Amino acid sequence: MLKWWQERVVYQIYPRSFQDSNGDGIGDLQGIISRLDLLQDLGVGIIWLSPVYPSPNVDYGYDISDYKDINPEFGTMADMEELLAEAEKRDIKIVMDLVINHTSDQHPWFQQSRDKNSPYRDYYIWRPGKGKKPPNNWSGFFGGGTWEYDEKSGEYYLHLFAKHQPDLNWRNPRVMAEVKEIMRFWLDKGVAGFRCDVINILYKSSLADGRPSLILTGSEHYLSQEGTHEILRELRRDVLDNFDCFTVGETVFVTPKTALDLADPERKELDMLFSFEHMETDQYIVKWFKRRFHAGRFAASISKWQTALPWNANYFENHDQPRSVSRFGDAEYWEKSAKLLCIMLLTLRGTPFIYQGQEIGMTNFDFTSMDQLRDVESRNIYAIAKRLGFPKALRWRMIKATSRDNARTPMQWNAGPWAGFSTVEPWLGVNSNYTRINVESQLDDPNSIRSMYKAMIAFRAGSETLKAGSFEALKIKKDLFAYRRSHAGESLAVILNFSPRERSLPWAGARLALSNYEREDYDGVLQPYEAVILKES
Ligand code: TEU
Ligand code: CA
Repeated sequence: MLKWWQERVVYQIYPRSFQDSNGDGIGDLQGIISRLDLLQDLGVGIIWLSPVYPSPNVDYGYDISDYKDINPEFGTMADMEELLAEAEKRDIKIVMDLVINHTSDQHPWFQQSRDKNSPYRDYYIWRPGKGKKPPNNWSGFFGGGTWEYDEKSGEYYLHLFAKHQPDLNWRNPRVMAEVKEIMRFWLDKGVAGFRCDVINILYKSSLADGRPSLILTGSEHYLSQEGTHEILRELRRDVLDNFDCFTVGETVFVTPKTALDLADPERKELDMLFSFEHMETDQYIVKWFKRRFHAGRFAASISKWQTALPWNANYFENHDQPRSVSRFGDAEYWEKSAKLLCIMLLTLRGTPFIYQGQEIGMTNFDFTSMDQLRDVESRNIYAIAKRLGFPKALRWRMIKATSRDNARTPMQWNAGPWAGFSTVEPWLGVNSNYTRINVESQLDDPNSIRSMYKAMIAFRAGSETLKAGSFEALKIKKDLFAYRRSHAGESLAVILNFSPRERSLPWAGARLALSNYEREDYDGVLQPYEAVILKES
C-alpha cells in the first residue's frame, strides 16, 4: 500500500522568484497563495518551499538567522499560516526546507558563540589555527577553504559552504535538542514534512587533514558518517514518527550503497532522497567543466538508481541546477523535448518532483555578464577561476552554462511587464523569452507543455502501474531509452527518442496509450524527440 507522499506529485517553489504580490520585485507568500488555484489545476499534491525563514540572503535563505519565523521580505507568520490553510483547502500539502548542517553567521547562536565562554560556543566548530594556517586542508562546496578566522574569538570556525554559513556542531546534544524543537514547531503548524538540505554531512567524525581531491578535500571525514545515521534515526524516532509526515534528503556524493543506508525503510532514517549521479553525466569531475549530454549515460544512471533503492525521489531540475530542457532537451525541438522529459519524469518509479517553470519549459537564463548574477556560488567560482588565470571567455562560458541563477529567474506568468511576476524590476533578471514562454499562453492550449504536464500528472494519478509498478530497463542505446513498468497484470512500455532523427523501434502487440505527438497508434517509428507510452497488456 503506497503512502500519500508516494502517490502525489511534488512542486518545488523558490519563493523569491515565484510571484511578487506587493511590488518590491521579490516573490512572497501572498504571491504563492494567489497562484494556488493554478497549482491545483496542474494536479500538484505537495509543495516544497525553499527556505522562507529570516536570512541575510548570502545564500538566499540557505543561511538562516531565525528558524521559527518568516523572512519579512516574504511576509509574516500569519501569511504562512494562511498559505497552509489555503493549500489544505485545495488538498495540497506543504513541505519546508530544513537546513540544519549550518546556520547564518547572523544567527544569535553564532554571534554568541564568538565569545569563548558562551554556552553557545559549542554550537559550532571552533578550532585554533596551525600557526598562521587554518586547522586543516579541507576545501568547500563553493570553492576555496572551509575555515574563517574570527578576530574576536582568536580561533577559526568551520564552514563547508560560504563563510557566512558556519557549520553546526552535531556532537553537541544541545544542537540536537534545538533542532528537534524547530521541527516540532513547524510540524505542529501542519507542515507535512521536510526537504533536508545536505543532510548526509551533519556529523564530522574527524577534523584531520583530508586526502587532496579535485572535488572536496576532507569529505571522507563527514560524508555519510555513522554519527549522521544516528542523528537521523533519533530525529525520526523522537520527532517525525509522531506526525503524519515525510522527509526527502538532499544527499551529496551518495552511491547506491550509501544511499540505501540512508533511505532503507528498515533503518528508519529518511523516507527518500535526491541522488546526484544522473545530474553529473554531462560534466567532467565537477559541474563547471561541461561535457556534451549523452542520453545513454543519463538513461543508464537513471536505470541504475531506479532499481538500487526501494523508492526514488525523481527530479531533472531544481533551484541549484540549470533548466532541464536546455540541458537534456534540444532548443530546435524545445516543445517536443520538454514533453519527452515530462513523460519520462512522470513514468519513472518514485515520487516526481517538478521545479517551478519546468511545467512550461522555461529555459536557461540569457544573461550576458557577471553583474547580472546573484548566486554566491557562481560569484565565488568566477573569482577563483580568475585567480587561477582562466581566460575571461572560458570562465564566462563555465558560469553561463552552469550557474544556479539559470533556475532562479522569475517565474514567467504572462507576456506582460516583468512576465507578470512583479510590477517593478525583479531582484534577478527576467528571461527575455518570457513573451513566448509563459503560463498564460499555455493554459488553454491543449498542445502546450503545461497541458502535457497536467495530462501526465492525471495519467499517473490514475495508474497503479506508474505509481506502484516495477521498473525494468529494456533498451539503452545511444539516444534511445526504453523501460517497462509492470503491476498486477498490466504492463506499460515507455520509449524515449532523445534525438532529432526518426528512429525505427517496432513494438509488437502493444497499443498506444500516449505520445507527445498527435497520432492514432504506434507504427514502430519514433519521430524526433518522440516519447510514447505503450500498453503491452
Ligand atoms: O545544496 C547543496 C549543494 O551541494 C549544492 O550546492 C550542489 O552541490 C550544487 O550547487 C549543485 O550541483 C544545498 C542547497 O540546495 C543549496 O541551494 C545551498 O546553497 C547549499 O545546500 C547550502 O545550504
Ligand atoms: Ca514581494
